[in-house]
Amino acid sequence: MIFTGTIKGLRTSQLEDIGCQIILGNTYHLALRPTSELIDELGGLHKFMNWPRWLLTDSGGFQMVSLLHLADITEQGVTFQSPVDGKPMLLTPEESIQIQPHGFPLLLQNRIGADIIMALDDVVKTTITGPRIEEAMYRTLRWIDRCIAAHERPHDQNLFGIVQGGLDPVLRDICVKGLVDRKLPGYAIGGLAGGEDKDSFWRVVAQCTAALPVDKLRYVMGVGYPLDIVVCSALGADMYDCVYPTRTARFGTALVPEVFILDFAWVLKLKHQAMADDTQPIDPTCECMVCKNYSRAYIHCLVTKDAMGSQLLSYHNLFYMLKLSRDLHSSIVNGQFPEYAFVHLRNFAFIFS
Ligand code: PRF
Ligand code: ZN
Repeated sequence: MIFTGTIKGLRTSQLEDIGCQIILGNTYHLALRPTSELIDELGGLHKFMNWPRWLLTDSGGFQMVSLLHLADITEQGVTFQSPVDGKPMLLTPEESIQIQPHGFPLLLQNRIGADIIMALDDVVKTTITGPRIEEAMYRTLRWIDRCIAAHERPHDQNLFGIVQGGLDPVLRDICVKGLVDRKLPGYAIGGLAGGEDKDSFWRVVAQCTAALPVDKLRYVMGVGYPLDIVVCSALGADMYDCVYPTRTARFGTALVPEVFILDFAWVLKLKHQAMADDTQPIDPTCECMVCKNYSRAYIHCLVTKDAMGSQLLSYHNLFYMLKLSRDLHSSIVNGQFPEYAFVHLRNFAFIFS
């Protein structure tokens, strides 16, 4: 769930109501507007956005590389063209964490004040091959030391390292070992969900989770679909972030349990003409505020015409993802995860077959 100061369309009180515990923000977006200085001046991001629970900020490097075609990565950091005035700017590992005397005023996770902050990593698409993957992995390891040295708030902000290395098991192994040696409070698996096939993706997750410490959070970045969350959790991952539930809501799509709507896969498209006179809720088994109060027909009317349509769908979709996570977690705690995973994977396999 990515935000630039908000989960699009929802109030923080609604997120509290549905049991959301942590929100991800992007340093890159926040730093351009409203800026980290202003957030700091107004008491930090929790206060600024009125969110009392956990916050995580991503370092900015990945967003620059994925959003800005002109970003250029060197040993010093990431150079990019400011979307505000077009001037070239440089983001170094130090500056992604804290302010420097010469003042790069943008990307400063110590000032934004999230509970978990991410190290600056050199991100390369997994579909690229060759020496660039190796260069990016070693650079990510060198940059973690610069991030650790620059970190001014280790007492109240947890700096996570990010494993890179593409689809190469040898490079992934070197990176995991290097990061584990640094004894960080948590670890992320990066560079995935970028167009590689599922087999390769899951193989990398399995390798990394097996080698990362069991008593630290293992976070798979940019993932995922409900299926990926069940599979990656079976492989030992604990934490995820993804725009999918709210982005798909803005396209008029609701997430529904895979068992009851096989003809639409595990989603319900509210724009579909068949929804126009459907008096049922999105999911009759769902206990969320939207399903208790509104029909598919009503949401069908809204989706193309009013922002409320995507707000209601986002609310339902986040409720769905949080329930999925809670059920998955309880099944682990109760020793029933194998049965839970089996039922879900069998249903998904049926949908995809
Ligand atoms: N690195 C960072 N953020 C990310 C990723 C990464 O590799 C991904 C994976 N593609 C999503 N978000 N810093
Ligand atoms: Zn619902």
